[in-house]
Amino acid sequence: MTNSSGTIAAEPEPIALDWSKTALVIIDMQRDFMEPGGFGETLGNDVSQLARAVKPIGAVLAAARDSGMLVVHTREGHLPDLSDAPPAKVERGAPSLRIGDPGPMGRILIRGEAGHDIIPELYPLDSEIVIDKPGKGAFYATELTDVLQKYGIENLLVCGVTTEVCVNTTVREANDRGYRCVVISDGCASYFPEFHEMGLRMIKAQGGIFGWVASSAAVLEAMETTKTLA
Ligand code: TIU
Repeated sequence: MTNSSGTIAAEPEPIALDWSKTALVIIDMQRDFMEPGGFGETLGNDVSQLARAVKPIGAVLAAARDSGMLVVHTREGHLPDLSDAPPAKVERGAPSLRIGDPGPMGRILIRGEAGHDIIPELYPLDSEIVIDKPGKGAFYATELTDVLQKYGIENLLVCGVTTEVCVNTTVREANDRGYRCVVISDGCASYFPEFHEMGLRMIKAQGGIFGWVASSAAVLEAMETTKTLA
């Protein structure tokens, strides 16, 4: 990893990032959201809507691994005794199964169960950081701030699911903490295509009120160009 920076063709404007101060953050690419029988489907969602994000994330993850960039994976989920799951979350709505109920991939949204794990295509390496979070945002009740400080991170490349829920919540939390966030547009997905679109527009509107948005191709090109120049 060099100290050089690369410029990403992002919206609302290009952004230059020092790669040595940049982390790739992959939000909640778990079987519970991506596969039938998990939390996402219990809420009534068509989980096939999320599959399109896997390949773009895989490409950026491979480039990040190649370049030595810090990689952080997050997982939404709760302790087996539900002590970190607010009743207001568990009791909400009329899902087919509730958080903690037994499902085809183990108990719904519970740490250690098969459904809680990250999908095989994007499985973390032992050297990568995995943050377990009880909420939608990756900063709430986690060690993420400490981890990013320890590695001197100032910028986040953010992708994962879902665009308007855990990705947006995390980007808003990060923005208030002073991080520059570049959201990878095709590396995010929603059960609702219109929410995906609007979720990205909300981030980049008003001069980038929460951050920047760029395609995986634009991120890869910036990383590749930096490598060539190095
Ligand atoms: N339901 C939904 O769209 N998302 C979540 O509950 N969590 C995440 O976004 N990870």
